Amino acid sequence: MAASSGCWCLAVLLSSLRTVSSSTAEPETTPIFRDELQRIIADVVQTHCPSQQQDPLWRCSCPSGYIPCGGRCYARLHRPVEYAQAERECSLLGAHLAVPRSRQQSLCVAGLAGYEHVWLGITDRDEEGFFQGADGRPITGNEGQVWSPGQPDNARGVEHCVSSWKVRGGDSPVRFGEWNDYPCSIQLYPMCQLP
Ligand SMILES: [Ca+2]
Repeated sequence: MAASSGCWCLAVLLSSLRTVSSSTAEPETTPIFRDELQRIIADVVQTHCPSQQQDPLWRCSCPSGYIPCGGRCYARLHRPVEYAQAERECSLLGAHLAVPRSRQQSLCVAGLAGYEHVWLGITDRDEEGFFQGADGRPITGNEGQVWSPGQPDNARGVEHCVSSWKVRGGDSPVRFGEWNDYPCSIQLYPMCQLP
């Protein structure tokens, strides 16, 4: 089970990497995580389920529909929705929106996002500037955060939900895999994570 899940995860990551690689024609779209994604792919091959992991939530394999990566189980849903709806849809699956707690998990989410913007389970809608994770813990600043430079900026005072970004597009300076606070009413793809 673990081996087959690992192969599936590897295939998805390789697919993501090919997508990323194909986007490097323009210098401004060069992904900042490409080298690290390659390293993670190597890790998946060599140490898919390390026995030395101390994390009690670490998962070696995942139920059908979820992809194991970085010790967690992820499922990106296939319909862009507002943040509150994204929360509900993950909840119906027994999951919550993804909260990367390490650089590796941030890269997993970026790699599994399928070249789309995705909602993370991170919001400061209850208290401006204090970001809480859907896993019940605050975002402290030492756990693999990849805020885009200048973010979170609460632009126009209406950005309280956090997304992981695809490659730079239009006027946005946010790059692949970086975090940006964004209006919760925007429709993005939910990235679910099993608790
Ligand atoms: Ca922002």
